[in-house]
Amino acid sequence: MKELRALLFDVDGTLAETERDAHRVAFNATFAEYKLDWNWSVELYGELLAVTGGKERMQFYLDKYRPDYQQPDDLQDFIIELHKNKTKHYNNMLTENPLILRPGVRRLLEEARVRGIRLGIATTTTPENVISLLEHSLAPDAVSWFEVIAAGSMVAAKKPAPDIYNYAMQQMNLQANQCIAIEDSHNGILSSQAAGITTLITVSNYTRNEDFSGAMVVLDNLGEPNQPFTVLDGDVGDSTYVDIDFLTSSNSIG
Ligand code: XBP
Ligand code: MG
Repeated sequence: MKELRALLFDVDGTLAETERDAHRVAFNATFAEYKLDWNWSVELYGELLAVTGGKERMQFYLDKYRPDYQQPDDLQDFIIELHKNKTKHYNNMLTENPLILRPGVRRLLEEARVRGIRLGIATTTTPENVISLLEHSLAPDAVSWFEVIAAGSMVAAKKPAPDIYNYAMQQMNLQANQCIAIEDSHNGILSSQAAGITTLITVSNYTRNEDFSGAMVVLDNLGEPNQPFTVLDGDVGDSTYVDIDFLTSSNSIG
């Protein structure tokens, strides 16, 4: 077993519950602004999350649910324009009404910093979305807490492909067996595991029933000293919240 050197965090669903009440709402605001009769309900959005990446998700929606839509010749350009507008709405929302981080996230990040465990981000979302979330929900200087923010189109293939995790490790000069990934989704763990990284899952409101085969442990959240996690799968011994000792002692790194 190698020594734990770094934690690599997913963003959406892992740091905060961003999907249902932020990303989805931002997509719908864009559709309304462009007078499109597209409206993504909470339930439909859960199905659309099968595809990572906002542009890819819009294309998937048209392909699967809107064969009636008269596609413009320049559909790809139109999707790019819509997505830029959606990103603007999303960032405005996160600035005006910052989201609350999920239980244990701030505590674990702060402990990692104190103990010299390096931090990175590996996400499918757009880089500026990550920056807004970190600055407004974690700390004004929180971007500097992370050595790399590997995000969005920095790699050719989004999750479930391993590319974004491989990119983050390459930037940090780390091997997979020196890292633990924190994820919330099936596509996320497919990506981190394909990159060879031991993965801890905290399920989010859309992902509770997904397949997390091979996870180090599946929890409802990271827990706090006064707010224990619930174990959904795996062995946690006597622990009631995730801290660095928990991560290093659970003979998890391979
Ligand atoms: C989440 C995603 C993203 C967001 C929307 O990825 O799949 O597409 O839903 O963001 P992760 P964009 O959990 O890996 O962070 O519209 O910027 O793609
Ligand atoms: Mg996620």
